[in-house]
Amino acid sequence: MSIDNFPQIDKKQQDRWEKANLFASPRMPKGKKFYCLDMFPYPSGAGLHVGHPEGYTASDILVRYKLMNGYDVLHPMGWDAFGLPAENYAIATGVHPRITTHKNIANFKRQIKSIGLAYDWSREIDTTDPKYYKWTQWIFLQLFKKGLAYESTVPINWCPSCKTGLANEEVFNGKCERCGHEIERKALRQWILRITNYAEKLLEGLDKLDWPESTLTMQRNWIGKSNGAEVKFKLDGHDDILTVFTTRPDTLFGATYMVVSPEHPILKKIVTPEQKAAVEHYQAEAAKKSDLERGDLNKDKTGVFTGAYAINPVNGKKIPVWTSDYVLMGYGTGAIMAVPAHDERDYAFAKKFGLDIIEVIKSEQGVEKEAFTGDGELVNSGFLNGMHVQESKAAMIDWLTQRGLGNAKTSYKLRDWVFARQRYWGEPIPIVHCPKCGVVPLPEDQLPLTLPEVEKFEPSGTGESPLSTVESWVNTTCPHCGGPAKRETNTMPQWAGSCWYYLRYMDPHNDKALVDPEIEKAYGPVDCYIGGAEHAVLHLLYARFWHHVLFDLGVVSHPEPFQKLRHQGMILAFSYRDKMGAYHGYDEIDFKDGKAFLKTTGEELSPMVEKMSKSKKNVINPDEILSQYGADAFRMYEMFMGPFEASKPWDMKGIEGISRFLKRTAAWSESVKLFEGPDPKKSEILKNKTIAKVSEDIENFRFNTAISALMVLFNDISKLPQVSQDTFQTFLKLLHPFAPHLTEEIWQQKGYEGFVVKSAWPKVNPDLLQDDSVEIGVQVNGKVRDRISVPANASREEMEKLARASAKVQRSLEGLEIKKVIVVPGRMVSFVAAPQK
Ligand code: ANZ
Ligand code: ZN
Ligand code: ZN
Repeated sequence: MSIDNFPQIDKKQQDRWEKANLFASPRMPKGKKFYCLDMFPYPSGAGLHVGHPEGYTASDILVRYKLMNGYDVLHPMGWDAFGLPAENYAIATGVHPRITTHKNIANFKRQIKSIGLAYDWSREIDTTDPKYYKWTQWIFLQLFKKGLAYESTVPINWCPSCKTGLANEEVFNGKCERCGHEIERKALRQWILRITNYAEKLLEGLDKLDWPESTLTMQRNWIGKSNGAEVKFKLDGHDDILTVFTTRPDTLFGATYMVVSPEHPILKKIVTPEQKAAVEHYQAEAAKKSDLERGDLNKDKTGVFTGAYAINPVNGKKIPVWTSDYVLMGYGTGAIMAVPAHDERDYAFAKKFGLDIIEVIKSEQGVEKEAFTGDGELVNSGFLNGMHVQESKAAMIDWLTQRGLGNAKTSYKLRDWVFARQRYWGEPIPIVHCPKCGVVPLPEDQLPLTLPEVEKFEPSGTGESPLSTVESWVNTTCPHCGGPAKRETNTMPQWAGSCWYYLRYMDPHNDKALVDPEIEKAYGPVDCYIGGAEHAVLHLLYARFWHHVLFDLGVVSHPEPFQKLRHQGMILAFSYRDKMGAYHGYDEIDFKDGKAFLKTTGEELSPMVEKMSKSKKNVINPDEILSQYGADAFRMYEMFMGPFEASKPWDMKGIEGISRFLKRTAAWSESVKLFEGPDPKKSEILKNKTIAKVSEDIENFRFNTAISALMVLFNDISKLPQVSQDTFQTFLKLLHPFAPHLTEEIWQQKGYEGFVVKSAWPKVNPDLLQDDSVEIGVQVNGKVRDRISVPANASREEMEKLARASAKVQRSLEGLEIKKVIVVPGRMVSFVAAPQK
């Protein structure tokens, strides 16, 4: 059979792999293990996006490379299948989310399989399968028993469009992460996870991880650790104490007023009758704003005087207490001491409302025009005068501590995780509310608590989940006293299922435990995790939190879940617009000389690189690419587009180029004359260099340069009149992780044994890594006069001697006297010469 029908070869080889069950991982790894994990997809109705296979192909390359290097590999795939789209579709059409989800999973699976990825499909998981979410619920019960899940009625982020509460991590710029709607604050009874108990562990754990620096930084900032102090202020004429958190106790002498958050409970006690109306009005206005808007440095400052005064403990001065929304209730104590001379927000506020500004850190610029936030000598500060910031912080904390006026304090920005959703399509929370016993966890032997069938999927909008309408399900008996009780009707957020799925893959059919401890010990942790950077503080923080809890419970034996993490860049695409700004799809366009013309009118269209979207008519459909070019061209092009982490546009010319390379490879493999070798030294050296380069590039996610190196090798060996068996097989092996179908096909057609992926990765022969001679240029007065061959390790003297020996060089030096010789080892010799006197 001649090799030209790539889609047909894909199918044939995929069937062969499946029959041979090539990618099933052993129950227990025996030797070296490699656990390679892809972020599992949400099976959306739109099908696979070309961005999905980018990460999947990278992991597949790694996995095939590791298999060929003798590792026991775990490489699973599954479905993160709870979530709003299926539920919203159900609301609109009445089709049960389970049905939509199963349909979408089938389509995703077909598409992913058609790319030929080396997954162990016997380990497939689906977060909406009761056999799976039984263990999600089990983990919730452990969190509850450890006091890490609690109920509270708190103002939370509420999306009026999605009709559900959201976690802080799901709110961007005050808008809903899913639908873009403005977030409101709404007080709702909630299940909340005490992730803040793990703030320090989650922070410290980051130091040991091989993760992108930007993602580590995002997690560190999100956890937001600040070292500082709490300071207690007496309120003039009240018994109450107002405690503030400050990172700058050194500036206490410069505190000229105080600010409490509009939500601070002390407000209603201290506000004077004259100020009451103004303060209440201000509170109502602040309730409408998101934390992010309120914290914005550049925002015009607003605020109201409460009428009350506090006493600065360090100098007994009476200072006014204000309320302003730039102080957030959720951080520190919800109250601050304001030091306008040295804090930008306090400065803007003081200027606006004419409050005192007292300089306490000396600086050249002074504080006439703006706050000074740098280091300097303390002034106007009693016993601190003459010290510098660091030293005076410690001195002030000592002074306060000795007098019971304050103490050292560490604060974290991290907030507890609002874990309840008022929706249908999620894991039911395994809790019963009993009028006598209160909140009662479901006994573990009653898990899974399955989702009941409902008639309507519509959330009530009052903050109650659709589950609350299913009376037969809601009404139950209390597991504790046996009396009538009601089930919790909130469900878990979509993040729950993805918090621990990587553990389930290790032991997916275990019905006694979420994972067998021995297996977990052997397969864990994930050696390489690949997925999008958009999960930096959501999934990647939540999963670490659950993992740390499971570690403390002894369920897992490794402290961190994901040792190495890499993010793929976004795949963009060219979009084309006409003069009127309307988008046109590729099928409406003629491409000529690198330009785009509208078929109907001939108008030239202007290209732009944008995110793929239906509205821009620039969505690339993987199915079409696969049926036209085959899986290998698709995979290889995605890896060749540019650096793995970079955003880059899909370009049809690019895939054409890769496709041509694969066709040339196929044709050459049919005509090549093989012999027992060896090949010419030059080719042997190139082969060895390529083995080293491709291996190193794969390990370091430089797939694009690995492919270039393979092309260079191909160009060399495909020109030889005959090629050694070893070089031929080596080339197939090196190419295999990138183009598994074609390489297996050629392997089979040549009658080689078994599969490429079961063969051993080629070894570098270190004696054949160095070219023994290199070509160098010889210049005379800046002009290249000859190119000569010198030993690769030639000394400067040797190079100069050989250069002088060149006949061409001697001719150009006739009548000249050499004034200077410049030798660049391995590259060139340059003579500077002047006429002889
Ligand atoms: C006095 C002071 C003087 C401050 C100075 C800063 C500079 P980070 O680093 O983010 O932890 N702060 C404390 N609680 C706050 C709240 N709930 N809402 C808004 N601001 C709050 O910032 C800590 C600083 O932010 C604290 O130190 C406090 O202002 C303010 F020259 O206290 B500082
Ligand atoms: Zn929304
Ligand atoms: Zn009870």
